[in-house]
Amino acid sequence: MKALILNSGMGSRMGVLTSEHPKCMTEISRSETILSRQLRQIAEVGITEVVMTTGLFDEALVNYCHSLDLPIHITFVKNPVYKDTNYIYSIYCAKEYLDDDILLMHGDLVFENQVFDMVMASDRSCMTVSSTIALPEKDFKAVIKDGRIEKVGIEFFNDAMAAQPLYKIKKDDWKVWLDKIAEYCESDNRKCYAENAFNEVSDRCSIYPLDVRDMLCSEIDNPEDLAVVSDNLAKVNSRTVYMCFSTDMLHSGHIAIIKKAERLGRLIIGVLSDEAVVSYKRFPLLPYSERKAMLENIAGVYRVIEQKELSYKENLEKYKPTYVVHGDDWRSGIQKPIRNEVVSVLASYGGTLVEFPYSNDEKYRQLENRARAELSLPDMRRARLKKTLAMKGLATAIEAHSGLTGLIAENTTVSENGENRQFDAMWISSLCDSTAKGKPDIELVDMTSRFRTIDDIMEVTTKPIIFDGDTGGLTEHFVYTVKTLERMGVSMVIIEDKTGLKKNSLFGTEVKQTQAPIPDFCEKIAAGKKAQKTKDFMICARIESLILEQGMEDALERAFAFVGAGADAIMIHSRRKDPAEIFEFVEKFRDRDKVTPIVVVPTSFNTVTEEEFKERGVNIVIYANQLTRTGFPAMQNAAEMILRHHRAKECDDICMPFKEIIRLIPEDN
Ligand code: SPV
Ligand code: MG
Repeated sequence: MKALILNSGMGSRMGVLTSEHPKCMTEISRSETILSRQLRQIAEVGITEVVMTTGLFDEALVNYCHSLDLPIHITFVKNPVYKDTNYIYSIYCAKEYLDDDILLMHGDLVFENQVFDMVMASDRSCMTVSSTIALPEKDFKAVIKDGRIEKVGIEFFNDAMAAQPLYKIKKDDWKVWLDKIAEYCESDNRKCYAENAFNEVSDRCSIYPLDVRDMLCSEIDNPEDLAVVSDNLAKVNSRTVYMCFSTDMLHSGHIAIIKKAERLGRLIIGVLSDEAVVSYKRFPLLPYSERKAMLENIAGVYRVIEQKELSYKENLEKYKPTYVVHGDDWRSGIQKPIRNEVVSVLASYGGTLVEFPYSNDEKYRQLENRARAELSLPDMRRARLKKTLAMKGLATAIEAHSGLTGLIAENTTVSENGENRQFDAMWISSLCDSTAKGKPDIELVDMTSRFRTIDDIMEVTTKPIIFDGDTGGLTEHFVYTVKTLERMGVSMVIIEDKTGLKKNSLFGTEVKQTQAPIPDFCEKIAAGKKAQKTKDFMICARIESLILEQGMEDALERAFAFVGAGADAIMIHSRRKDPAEIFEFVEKFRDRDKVTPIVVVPTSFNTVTEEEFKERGVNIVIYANQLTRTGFPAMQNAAEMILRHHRAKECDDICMPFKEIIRLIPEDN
């Protein structure tokens, strides 16, 4: 496609403004002339060939164009008789260069990017018209018939719309029009408009009206026009556009939508906080500050700000952008409520939502898979529990004891107000790991087997792992356990302050269990801390005083001693339904220690919500056995049904369909 800009006119109605240069060199803002703006817009859409007709001051015009240093090649064609002819003859003079689709514009036309984008996007020949502005007395009007332009001229008032001389003409249509222009000029008909020639061939040269309504698209004929257009242009230039990004991997799709958005105005990008990203998709590979810097360094981005929540409300109300730009994918699915809110906030102050078609890029899917793979690597995974705590204050973990339960912990999400709720971490419970193997929870399943469980889970997941280390065993053994867990990428080991034959805490005092003396347990913690290599791995001391009815004072004394020995977190356990003793412990511990994370396992005191725990100062909530406790009865029930009915049919209703089970694990997960 070639652009054809008509600049042979004298611009005499501009008065002194055109006494030294052609009209197109008139300034319309502090930094632009009509021409520099047109050429920049042409270059921005990727057109590289321009044909420009010239007349008076042609030398000044040529020099000026070169001084703009734009990536376009301009062929200048001087109309030697510019004083005595109209631009129909200028086009005729340039005709040998016009053998392509043509973007035709008068050199005194100022239009906003959106108008230009609409013209460029049209797949048929078109001319810009406006259905909202009144028919001008002296300027062009287009007569529309059967959806096409039948005539263009200043004299038509019936079935007409105001029209501006900005056209995109397909090569075949252009040939018809240009042949007629040649016929006119060769028979000395050179003082009329080029459109007079078009009007004779409009049945063979199909030009469609492109309604730009009240968008800026105006010619400048005199100083009054200049004042109005400059004013409107200033308004266009002060428009702002808002987009929100959560991505930590920029790809061509992002750049493409940023480029589209910044054509609408000054582009403000909201970068989602880390916490909001986690609540929406996965843990970000790059923290907020780095994602912000990445976007700040993209040409055309005016400003980057934080968007603290998934909701756009706060930023929209603060910055009142003219436009919000988004892919159209959010019209359905989890983001729909967010979109609805954006629509209503925009409506409250007259903003506009612009949605571009969402491209489901295969490349992006691959990048996303790579990101997930990265998140599963030991260093990335291990560090994420601490990061989650720093980010969210409270992390949740659910028990996993196999690859399959790991996938449930990894992938289960529930949408709530545009947010994707999911578990932050996984708990490898000694009870469930033992139960899955049909063994009692008495440290009988050895560490090699427990590591095997971790490995199975790690192979198919990315979330951080909290490992139930039972008593930690002998101190001399514990240091090796720490090293192995850390190397594997486990984030935290929890060891309980018991000694001898350990039994599950929920037996309480029904079975004989012995608490370790404080100094012995402190020594174990300190040895473990000394053995670890990274700063990310955490050792959590679990206090069994309430389980074994040793009282609150004992629990607190131990907690402070264990923190003193280097414990990175404290787990307080209880088997009462009433959460009172847990709350009392948390309150008293927090009186003296505001920072050490507190872990709870609310199997018995299960009425307390995560929100309440967080408010009281708890940092990790572990759902320690629910997958095992729901899976087991379901399986037992199925087995009984088959026995009872001597066949499997009756049990089908409670079974997952066979088709689903064979597809449950994708080949490349
Ligand atoms: C486990 O899940 O193995 C635990 C928590 O240690 S509890 O069963 O409540 O003791
Ligand atoms: Mg346990």
